[in-house]
Order: sequence, then structure tokens, then C-alpha cells
Amino acid sequence: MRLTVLSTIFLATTSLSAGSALAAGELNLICAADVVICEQMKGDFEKAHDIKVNMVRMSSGEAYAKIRAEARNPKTDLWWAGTGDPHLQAASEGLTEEYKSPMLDQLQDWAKSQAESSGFKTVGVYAGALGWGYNTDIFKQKGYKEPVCWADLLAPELKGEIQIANPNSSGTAYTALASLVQIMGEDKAFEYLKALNANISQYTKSGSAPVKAAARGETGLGIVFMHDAVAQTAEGFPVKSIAPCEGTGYEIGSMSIVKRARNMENAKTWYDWSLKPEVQSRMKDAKSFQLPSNKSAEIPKEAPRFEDIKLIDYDFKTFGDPEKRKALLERWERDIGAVAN
Ligand code: S7P
Repeated sequence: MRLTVLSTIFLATTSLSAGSALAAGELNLICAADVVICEQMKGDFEKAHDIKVNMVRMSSGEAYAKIRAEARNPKTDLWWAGTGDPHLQAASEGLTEEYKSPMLDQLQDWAKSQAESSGFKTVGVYAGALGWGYNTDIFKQKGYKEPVCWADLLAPELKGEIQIANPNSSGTAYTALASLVQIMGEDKAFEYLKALNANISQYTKSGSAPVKAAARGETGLGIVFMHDAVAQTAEGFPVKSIAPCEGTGYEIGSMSIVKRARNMENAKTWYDWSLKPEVQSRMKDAKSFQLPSNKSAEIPKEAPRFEDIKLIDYDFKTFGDPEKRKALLERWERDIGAVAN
């Protein structure tokens, strides 16, 4: 009888430890990239570790707002992906934890400098340039000229044909705003955005939504990261991606551990794991075509290459500053948001 009770306990224990109930804890993750890569990363990590991931997908600006709101009582452990500016803003506000991953030496200089400039409170996981994708069928049918420069997006024929995200929620749209300010100067950039507003049908919440809408014929063109446009082409939609002729900005998609994270060790386990070449090389399987930060990771053949794009020397320090972000977003709200269709 005693033996039966003991063997029942043993069996129950071993079968439980094989499942998630006795996983070596949990990880509360905000994923600020496309939902498909978020799901893939969660699944791969859970397969490789005995850690259950509670994941929520958010746009970059929303993720930053959540981390700020939880500052006194963090519920999130790790913030993976999304544009680098809000990660830098969180770092300078002391919301994220300093961590020097043993993987740092394997990373591209741009990823390391993201870490160094934040006092190792964030790190680069991928990079990608801003541009747009347009629906070639719609442009052909309507006889529109291919827009290759920022200036071309102001053509009156494109009235109601363009979508871009709202920079309050979207890291992509904040990158667009900051890039235009760097290319044109702040006053000229807002004049440009006011003129562009005449052609905008919708300011979406998520950064990649505009090109998904263009792919499905719901709009003619979406201002997005070029890799998000390429992803639609790879899905078989008639989308062509463009790198603007005047020059453009780019993102260093980043990752940060939340200060006083409840599952600190698990957050570090994800951090180191997600910087591995084999993990980054698999991102393309989710049609995530950014440039990976690990030097040994495979660069997807679809990834728009920086050497083919006229890139500005994006000032991450200035535009990753919380005061600068606040000022630009307030002006955007006043000048554009308040008058948007
Ligand atoms: O889809 C991939 C990607 O473009 O999404 C991230 C982006 O910040 C999330 O979208 P939001 O603009 O809505 O914040 C980028 O980091 C990433 O390359």
C-alpha cells in the first residue's frame, strides 16, 4: 500500500515536470514586432527552455507607455523588439535594467553602440530602413506615377491613397516623424506633414498596417519600414517597396529588461538566447526581413540592404530623448492629429 502511494507520487511528479506546470518559472514578455514573429519566438523559446512565456503584442509607443505606467510595480519582465527610440527613452528614464550580455561581442557595431549609448540598458536586435510600399496594380489602373521621393507623396492625385501610423502609438511612425525632421528641419517637416495630410486616408495604430492595407487593395500606398513592404511582396501581393530619393531614416530594433523584473533570470535567458545567430537566422521563416544584429546570423535574401539605400545619419541620442519625443508628439498632435480627416 505504502509503495503504491509512493509510486503514485513519483509518477505524478515526473509527469508534471515534463509539462509546463512545473516549468522553471515564467517570463512576462512584451513583443513589439509583427505578431507572426512574436508567436514564432515564443514557441521556439518555450521549446528550448523550461520557461512559460506570457506574451502580449504591442506597438512600440504602447509598450513604452505600459513600461512607464508599471514603473512602481513592474508586471513585464522583458520588452523584445520594436523601434529603438522608445527603448532609449525608457533607458534614460531609468525604467530598464543594465545588462551586459555575453553575446555582445558577436553583434554588429550598430547593435553594440545602441547598448553602449544607453549604459547597457538596451541592445540592438535588428535594423531596417524606412520607406514605403505601393500597390502596383492600383497605381497602374489609376495611371499614377511611381512615387520615388518624399516630395512625390504630395501629388494631388494621391488624395486619400496613403496611410501611415500615428506616431503616438507606432514606433514606425515616430521614426518617420524623426527622419523627416532630420532631413528637412523641424518647421519644414511639419509643413510637409500638413501637406501630406491631404493625401492620408487613415493614421493607423500599428506601423505595418498601412502596407498590409495597400497589399489588399484597401489603399494605394503605406509608409512603413521597407522590410514590412517586402514581407507583403513575399506573401504574393502586388507591392513594390521604395527607398525615398532624398534619403531616409532607419530603426535599430531593440530589446530591454525591465528594472526590478520579477523573473530577472528568465529575462536574461531570453536576452542571451535571442541574440544567438541560429535564433536570428530563423526570423525570416516568419517573413521578418530585418537585418539581424548577430554578425553570424544569415541575412535574408529579401532584406533591403543599407548599402542600396540613401540613409541619413540618424541621431538616436537626440530622437531617443524623452523630452524630444514629448515635444515632437505634442506638435504632431497640434498640427496634424487635431486637423486629421
Ligand atoms: O513588423 C516588424 C516591425 O516593423 O515592427 C516593429 C514596429 O515598431 C512595430 O510596429 P509599430 O510601428 O506599430 O510600433 C519594428 O521594430 C519592426 O521592424
